[in-house]
Amino acid sequence: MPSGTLEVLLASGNGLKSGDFFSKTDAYAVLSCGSQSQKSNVARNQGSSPSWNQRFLFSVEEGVEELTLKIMDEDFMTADDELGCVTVPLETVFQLGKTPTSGYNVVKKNGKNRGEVKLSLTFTLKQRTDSFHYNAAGNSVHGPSMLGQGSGVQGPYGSGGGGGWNQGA
Ligand SMILES: [Ca+2]
Repeated sequence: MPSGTLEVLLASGNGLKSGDFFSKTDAYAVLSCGSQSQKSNVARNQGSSPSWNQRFLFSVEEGVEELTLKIMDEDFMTADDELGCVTVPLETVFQLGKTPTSGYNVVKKNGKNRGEVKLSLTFTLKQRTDSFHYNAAGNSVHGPSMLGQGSGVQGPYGSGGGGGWNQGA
């Protein structure tokens, strides 16, 4: 498996439903990739067809093969309900570099499908000299030239032999 940067554009959902009859569905997603998690905005009062249009960046480590989204309904008086889970295999985006916006099934805890979310993926392979990382702030989607100017973005191994441990002595 490659390592690099995965960009997720979470567009919208439809057909989502909570078991909650008395309040609107206020859906949000918790996206997880490897050891990283990020939370989307809450689509308050948007019911079963929320629209997020939000972008997330993950740095993909070796061995990561899928992105998962837990779709939640925010509730004020009680704990948030889980509407279901979405599993997105990353094999296609690793091969093609990008996938078009498509719908992925939301699977409830009882194993039944209940609605879908629409998202697209872009994957950028890590360059060998690349020592920066994107973080979750998401403002610098346009590449390394906007990052790290004058901030000494050097690899951890130093250059010119000055770095490293002093062994022996
Ligand atoms: Ca709610």
